[in-house]
Amino acid sequence: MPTCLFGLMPVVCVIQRQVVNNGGVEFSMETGTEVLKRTPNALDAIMRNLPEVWAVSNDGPGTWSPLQVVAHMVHLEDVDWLDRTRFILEENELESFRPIDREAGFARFDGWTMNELLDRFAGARDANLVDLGTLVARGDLERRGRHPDFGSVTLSQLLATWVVHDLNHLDQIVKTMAKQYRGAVGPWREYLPIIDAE
Ligand code: NI
Repeated sequence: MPTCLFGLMPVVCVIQRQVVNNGGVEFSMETGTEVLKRTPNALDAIMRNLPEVWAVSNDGPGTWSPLQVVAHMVHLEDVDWLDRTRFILEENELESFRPIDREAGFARFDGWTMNELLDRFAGARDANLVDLGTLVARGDLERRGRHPDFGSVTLSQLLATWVVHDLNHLDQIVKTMAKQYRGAVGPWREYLPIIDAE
């Protein structure tokens, strides 16, 4: 821990770092892409070759199964993040982004297995990160586009949203899986807040 003042006391060092970061992490290409490139492996570790019941079970009407979540993520990889990045860089500041159909991936990837979707997601993400690296320079991050609901947004905000969108859906997948065992855990449910979390 090279920045720690108390080299022999790593716990103190960790606490100090947390305090330093209390106000949040500013988006940068470096911090953001380090998360984006890990998401395919994280999904893969959880979902590949898992018994199908985990992939196809949702949490009731109107909720998404892990299979649907990954189909949605693949679809957005194709139509959202890089598309909107290019739109901003082409200086379409006054024209809104095309709206996204959040459920379009369900029909598009109907019949695909989880393993097939994981392969597709990993390939699309790799290609998008290569494109992102060639498209975006540091000075572009404050350039602006127009979101159909929010109005003016920056490229930095769009790319930070891409990162948190990954984390949000990882959370959704893990929660949906945990909730399948709401009955199976019996009285331990009381100690497992994930089961009753929104
Ligand atoms: Ni989403």
